[in-house]
Amino acid sequence: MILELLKGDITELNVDAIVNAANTSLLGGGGVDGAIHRKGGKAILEECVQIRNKQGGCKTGEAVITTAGNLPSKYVIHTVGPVWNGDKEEKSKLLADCYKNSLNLAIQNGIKSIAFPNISTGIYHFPKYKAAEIAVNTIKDFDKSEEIEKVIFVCFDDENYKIYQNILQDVP
Ligand code: AR6
Repeated sequence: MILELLKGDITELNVDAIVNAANTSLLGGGGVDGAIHRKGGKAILEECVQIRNKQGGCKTGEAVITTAGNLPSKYVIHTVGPVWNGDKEEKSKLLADCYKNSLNLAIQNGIKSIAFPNISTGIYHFPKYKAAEIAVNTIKDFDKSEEIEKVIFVCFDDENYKIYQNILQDVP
C-alpha cells in the first residue's frame, strides 16, 4: 500500500473512492460534506436517503458507500467522525474505526485507490495532531493493507498539511 499526501480539494480527485466526513443523518452539511454533495449532485443524496430509510443513517465510527454522482471518483464512502468532547479515549477509538471501516468497505467494493480528508478536524474540533497520528497509524496497522494499492491523505488547510508532512516523514 502506497501512502500519499496531497494539499487541496478532495472533490477534484480521480480515485476509486473519496471519503466524506459526514454526520449521522447522512443528509449533508458544511465542510467537506457540503462540498461533496454540492459538486457531486443529487444522485449522492438520493442514495444516502435510501440508506437512511433502510438502516436509519450511519453511526459514529461506521461507514456507508454511495455513487460519486458527478465527481471524478467512482464512489463516495461516507463515514461519521466523533465530535471532540466527553471521553477522549472513546473518541480516539471511534476516529480509528472511521478509517478501518472505510477501508473494509473499500475492499468489499473492489476499491484500490482511496482518498481521506482529515476526518473530525473541522466542525467536530478533534485536535489535528492527534487525529493525524490516529489516521496514519490506523492505516499503517490495517491488517488487509495489501488489498488496497493507494491511500491519499488530502489536507485542505496548511496546518493539517504540515502535521501530515511531519508524521509521514517518520513513517518507514
Ligand atoms: N477537500 C478536502 N478537505 C476539506 C474540504 C475539501 N473540499 N473542505 C473541508 N475540508 P469538516 P468534521 C477539511 O468540518 O470536522 C459537516 O457539517 C477541513 O479543513 O468538513 O468531520 C458534516 O455534515 C477539515 O480538515 O468535517 C458534519 O456535521 C476536514 O476537511 C461535520 O461537518 C474535516 O472538516 C463533520 O465535521
